[in-house]
Amino acid sequence: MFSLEKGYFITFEGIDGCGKSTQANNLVRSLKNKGYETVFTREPGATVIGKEVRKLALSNQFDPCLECEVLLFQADRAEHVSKVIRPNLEEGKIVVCDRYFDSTLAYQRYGRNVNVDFLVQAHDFSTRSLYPDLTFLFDLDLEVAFERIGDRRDRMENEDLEFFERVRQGFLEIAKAYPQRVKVIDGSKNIEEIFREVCLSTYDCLS
Ligand code: Z5A
Repeated sequence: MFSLEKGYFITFEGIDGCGKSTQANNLVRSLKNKGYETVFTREPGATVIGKEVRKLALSNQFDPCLECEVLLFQADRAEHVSKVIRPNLEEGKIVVCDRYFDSTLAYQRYGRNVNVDFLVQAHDFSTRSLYPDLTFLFDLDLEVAFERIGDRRDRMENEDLEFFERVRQGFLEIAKAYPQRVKVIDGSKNIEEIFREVCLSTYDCLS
């Protein structure tokens, strides 16, 4: 049940090109139209420091080592939670975030094989253990996702198919582990059909 004192934290997750940003934006518009105070944000890159981190983590210009990549995403999240997410939740708002900790688990744990206990500890340190209330996971065939992205590829998007297959399966494992929080959406359906599903689940949780 949505409490005005606590706010409500919704995240959108999935592989690149899965359609999550489109749906997150549409949901934010719908929530605002219905009178909910709602903030849209994303990772990485939603704060002044985060914008710099985003360049370092994703630009093809740099090639951070694995440990550096992990810590860059954590630094972005620490600043993001401290300056954007937590203050807005504390004001009782709905925060809709495009990517959060499940992306770390899917890309760095399942994709890059980083130790999960370390990732959870780093997340808890960075965020004082802030986890979403509701998560939408958009599942989509890799070929369809790549077709949607086209030729514009950042550093992460240049990884090979096996990497993205591990990431996709990782997201599905997370959904299996947290069925109450994570709603899996078939990303191959059309935009309107998916939006109806997203709205149904969201307004059900808020009521
Ligand atoms: N990363 C990480 O490794 N660890 C972390 O902890 C975090 C992130 C937080 C961020 O990428 C990268 O950082 C990401 C993971 C890593 N990289 N990889 N690889 P980003 O922020 O640059 O972008 P993104 O989040 O991966 O994707 P995106 O550009 O926001 O796209 P999207 O959300 O997946 O999809 P979209 O923009 O909504 O749609 C893509 C296109 O498909 C667009 O033209 C739409 O009009 C179209 N579309 C959308 N829905 C549909 C449907 N249903 N049918 C047909 N066409 C559609």
